[in-house]
Amino acid sequence: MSSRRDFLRSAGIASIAGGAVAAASVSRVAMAALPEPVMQMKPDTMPPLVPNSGRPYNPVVTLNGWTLPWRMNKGVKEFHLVAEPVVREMCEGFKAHLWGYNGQSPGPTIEVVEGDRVRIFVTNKLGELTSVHWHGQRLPNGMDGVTGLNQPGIAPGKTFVYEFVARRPGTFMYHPHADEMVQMAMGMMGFWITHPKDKHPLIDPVDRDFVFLLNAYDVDPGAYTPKIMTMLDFNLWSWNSRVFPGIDSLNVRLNDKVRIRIGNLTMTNHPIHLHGHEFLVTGTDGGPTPKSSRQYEVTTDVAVGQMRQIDFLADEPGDWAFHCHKSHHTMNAMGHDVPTMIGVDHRRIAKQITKLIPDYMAMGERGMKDMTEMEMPLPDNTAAMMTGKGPFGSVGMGGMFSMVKVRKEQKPGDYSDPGWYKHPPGEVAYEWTGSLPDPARFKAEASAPAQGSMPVERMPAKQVEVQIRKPKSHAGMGH
Ligand SMILES: [Cu+2]
Repeated sequence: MSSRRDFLRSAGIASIAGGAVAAASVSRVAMAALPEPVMQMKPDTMPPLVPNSGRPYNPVVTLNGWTLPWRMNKGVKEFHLVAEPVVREMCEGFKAHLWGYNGQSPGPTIEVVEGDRVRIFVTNKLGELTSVHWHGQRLPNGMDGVTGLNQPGIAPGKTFVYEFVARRPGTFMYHPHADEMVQMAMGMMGFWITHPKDKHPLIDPVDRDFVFLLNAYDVDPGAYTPKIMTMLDFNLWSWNSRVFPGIDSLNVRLNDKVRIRIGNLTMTNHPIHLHGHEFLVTGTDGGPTPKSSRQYEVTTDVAVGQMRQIDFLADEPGDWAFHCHKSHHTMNAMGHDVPTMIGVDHRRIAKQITKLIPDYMAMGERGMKDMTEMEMPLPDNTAAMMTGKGPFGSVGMGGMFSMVKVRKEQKPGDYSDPGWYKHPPGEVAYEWTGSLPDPARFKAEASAPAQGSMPVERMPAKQVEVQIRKPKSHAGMGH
C-alpha cells in the first residue's frame, strides 16, 4: 500500500492531465466553477481519507481503491466524477480496458455524513450517453438518475449536477442508468458511504471498515476488452475489478472490531465466506439491521443488486481465507470451457499427439490442481486460472478470493501487509508417517449385500461397471 502522500502526488499529476482533457470538452466558464477532478492511476488500496472539513467520521478503506476528495463550498460537499475509459490492472500481468470513473474501475468511494448537502458534478467523457443512479438513497425523484425517466441522458462532453441531502446513514452504490448492460459490464460502478452523524443505536463504532464491490467480466485470454453480451458465463469474478492474487488482503489488528461492506453488481449471487470467525449481518442497502434479526454466520449470500455489511471481532490470529463460496468464482480465465478429464487415461493418445505437436500436454486427469503447478505458457494478457503462492505452495485460487490477516503486532491505523502468519509450534496440520490400519467397516457393509437395512431387491447376476461416454452435442448423437 502506498502512503497518502504518494497518492496525493499521483492524484495531483493526474488531475492536471484530467483537468486539461475535461477543459477541452467543458466550457472554460463552467470549469471555473467545477471542482478539479481528482484522478487515480494505480490499483492500490489507499489509506483511509481522514476528513479535513465537515463533520468528523471514521473513514472506510476501499479494497484496491480510494475515496474521492471533496471541496467544501458554502456548506455543500462538492465532488467531481468523470465517466471515462480506463485501463484497470486486474492483477499483475493483466490489464483490462474498462470504463470507469476518475481513472479507475470501480470509481472512487464517496463518503459523506448523514445530513450533509452533497453536490456531485458528473462529466461524461465516454462516446455515448450516461447518467448516475444513486442506488438505495432517499432523494428527490429528479436526482435518481434514470435516463429518460428522471433526467435526459448526459451527452458525451457534457457535465450534469446532482444535488441532494444524504438523508439516511448506510452503504449505497452508484452506477449508470443508461445503457446499463454495456456500461456496467464495462466496469462503471462505485460505493457510497453515508456515516451516521451521531452515535447510532444500530451502528457500532469499529476499528476497521472495509468496502468492496463484487463485479464480473468476460475477457478472452489475450484480449483487453470485456465481452459485454455475456450474461452468466463470465471468466473473471472480481472484487473491485481485481482478481486473486491481485486482491489485497484485509489486514487487521488482533481484537479489532472489523466491518466489511460488500455490494453485488454482477448478474449472479455470491455467498461470501469468512474462515476462522463468525460475523453478524449488521446492515443491508435498507440500512442497519434490527438487533433481533442478527444471527452469527460464516457465510452470507449477497444477491444481485444487494449490499451486505458484516461485523466481527478479529480475535483469532492467522491468515484466514475470505472468498466467494461458489468454487467457480475462485478461478480466473482459462478455467472455463475445459472438458472434464478426471479418470481419463491420456497416455496413449498423448503419445500419438506428441508426434504431431511436441508441446502437447494432457490436462486434468487427476483433477485440475495439477494445472496450478504447470508452467504453462499463458497468452500475453490474462490471469492464470488458479494460482497464488502461499507459504506452503500454490494456493490454487483465482477470482473472488483474499485473506483477512489478523496480527497482534499490527499497529492501529496500519493497513500494510504483515506477510505470512508465523504459526506457533505444533499448530500446523502435518503428515502422518506411522502405519495405516485397515478401516473398520460397518457390519452390514462387511456381510452379504442383502443384509443391509434396505436389502437390494434384485441384484444383477454379474457386477457390471458401466462406462458412459456422453455425446458433446446433438451433432455427435447420430453415430
Ligand atoms: Cu461468487
